[in-house]
Amino acid sequence: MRLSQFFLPILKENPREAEIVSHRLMLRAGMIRQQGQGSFSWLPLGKLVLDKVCRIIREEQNRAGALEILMPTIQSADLWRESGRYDDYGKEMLRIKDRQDRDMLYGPTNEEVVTEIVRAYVKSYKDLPLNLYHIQWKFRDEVRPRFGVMRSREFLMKDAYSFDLDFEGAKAAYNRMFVSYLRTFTRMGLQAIPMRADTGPIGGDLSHEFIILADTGESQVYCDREYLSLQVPGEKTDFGNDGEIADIVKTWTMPYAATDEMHDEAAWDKLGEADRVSARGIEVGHIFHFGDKYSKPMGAKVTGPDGKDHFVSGGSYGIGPSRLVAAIIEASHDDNGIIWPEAVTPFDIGLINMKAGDAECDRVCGELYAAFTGAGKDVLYDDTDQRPGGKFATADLIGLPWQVVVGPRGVAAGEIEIKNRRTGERETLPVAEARKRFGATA
Ligand code: P5A
Repeated sequence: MRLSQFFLPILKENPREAEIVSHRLMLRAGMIRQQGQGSFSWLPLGKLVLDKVCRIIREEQNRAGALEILMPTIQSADLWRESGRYDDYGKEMLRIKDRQDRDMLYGPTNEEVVTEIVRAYVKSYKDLPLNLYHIQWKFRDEVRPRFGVMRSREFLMKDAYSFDLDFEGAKAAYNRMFVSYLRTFTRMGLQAIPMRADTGPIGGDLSHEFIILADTGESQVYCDREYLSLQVPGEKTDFGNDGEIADIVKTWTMPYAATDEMHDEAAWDKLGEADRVSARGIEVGHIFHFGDKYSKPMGAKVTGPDGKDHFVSGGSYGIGPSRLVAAIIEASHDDNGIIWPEAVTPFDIGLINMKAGDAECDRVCGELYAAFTGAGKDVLYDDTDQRPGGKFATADLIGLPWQVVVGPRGVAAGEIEIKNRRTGERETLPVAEARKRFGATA
């Protein structure tokens, strides 16, 4: 992508409304545009990151056996009356009327809709286990939308819903999502700690929040330092093996970890001073087991091996991809801007032409651009006529992992410079070496 053809509305000044660094950097780097209270458009740079985050989530959901669907954003109030949540949910739910004066709502979550699907089609225990997920916009009329996409009113959620014959099955499904979440967040370069959590309006008896430690986090959390060095399960994890998955969950739930609402002072006091981590945290995922909370009132039942009817046992599993983009920035930035982890970066390489219009610089940049893209790299080529200082500042701000700098003096000597955004290390290389460095063969 040539920067001259891209849409990257960089802000020079710090936006006054942004209280935390991720909000500030997302606005300055032209990733998002606020459209209303707690509502944002995702501009090209932001959308690229959001898509990468969603891709990782999808891969790990699919690996754990969940199936992707897509449910509507506008839901019928009648379904929510069946579950009893229409009145319970309160003012966070945006209630709407259609032209026939029917009560509708913009979904804050989808337990009712997905239970309706299962009720309609799933009749036998042989059709279970089943886990359906989608990645869809939600609306919650939050009392205090703030921090940009971190707590917005309209936000993206990955929500999965599991259905099993009994508690045993449901617990295994819960465990699979638990392990899948560990892998998901690690792949994004984040260290997420599962913590016992309150179930709120979703309900149920078992729940974990996945928390990223960050000073700007909205929750107060407490955990054992041991979490910071636990090994995250690898690619070969066998999600078909309930025992193996349960063991991983055991390892990851043994040390103490709880959010403020679930904090147990007595258990906490037993930890040595040096093992205690009391910090602020960002909730990037939340999983729930709620058994028949929805299946019973809504009549979602299957015939069991005993020939009798059983209300299916369920759980739901949420991740906030839009919040995650901000959380990644909170965890990975410096004074000059964002530092993207490779797995979610909008482009792999920023190719900077220091003197666009200079025949030699243009030629070398053109060749490198073709070589890098040919090697499968996503390249943002700064071919604009901005001054070099401005180009470097933009490159640092938008945080691509590598900068490849092509200037007239270097080109005359057959050399270019590469800079690692994270370490700041610079290296001067012959052009042919630079091609090789990023996977191009010749
Ligand atoms: C689980 C999936 C649920 O709604 N029902 C379906 C369950 N859980 S949750 O904890 O309420 O939300 C899941 C995740 O969504 C993100 N999230 C938000 N992101 C941005 N702005 C918001 N206002 C917001 N509210 C929730 C969080 O990542 C949360 O863990």
